[in-house]
Amino acid sequence: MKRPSVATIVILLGLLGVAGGWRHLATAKSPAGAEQVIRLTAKKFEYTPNEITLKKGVPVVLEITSLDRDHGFKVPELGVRADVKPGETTRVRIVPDRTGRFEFRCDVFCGSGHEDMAGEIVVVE
Ligand SMILES: [Cu+2]
Repeated sequence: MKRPSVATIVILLGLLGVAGGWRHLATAKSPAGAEQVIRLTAKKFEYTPNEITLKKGVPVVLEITSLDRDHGFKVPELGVRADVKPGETTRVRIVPDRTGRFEFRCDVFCGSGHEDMAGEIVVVE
């Protein structure tokens, strides 16, 4: 097999860097590959915790699991949407690009309290 040229490798690394937000990683306190993980649980009709504070530009991975039935996790303003199922861990990577308060909510109908199943991501400088 032909060996990839140095130029190809540099271009590939560049693309990966853009896609993976390495620039953000470089400014974060934690070393590369050690992104902060925040665990969340979902159940009728609440998330625990229901408020998460993040730092602008610092990537985090949310690990969400359900304690009872299928739920959803949607943060419209951050472009995030995922299914949350019992017995599975849903991983959602977020690199908040601006400060503010962003509501997350369940978007899989789960019963009479579904409309109130929500929380907030607070992004600070
Ligand atoms: Cu629901």
